[in-house]
Amino acid sequence: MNANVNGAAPVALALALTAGASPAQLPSVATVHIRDFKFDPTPVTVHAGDRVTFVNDDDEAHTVTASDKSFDSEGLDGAGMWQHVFAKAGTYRYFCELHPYMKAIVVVLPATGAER
Ligand SMILES: [Cu+2]
Repeated sequence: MNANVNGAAPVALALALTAGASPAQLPSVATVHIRDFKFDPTPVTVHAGDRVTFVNDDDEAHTVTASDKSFDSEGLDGAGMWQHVFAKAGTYRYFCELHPYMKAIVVVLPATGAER
């Protein structure tokens, strides 16, 4: 019957949200705010495989763009949100393409499984 659909409903809802203008926020280990033309905090240290959320608190548009172009949020409007999974360990320098003096760093350590 159609009555017992509770198990499937959350998945359908999540997919619908992902397709919308305001993407669903997935769990992340760190959030970087873009505020007053600065990335805060920086540097941020995470582990390989971790997802980082970037939130634009300014009214001005900004981007989160890797210096080596390995990732790029493209334009983030005010209140815009973008997430990126850092799959590999390394030091990632990034900046805002619209305001290139806005620079910050994400340090990605090897996956936690290696430490514990
Ligand atoms: Cu900017």
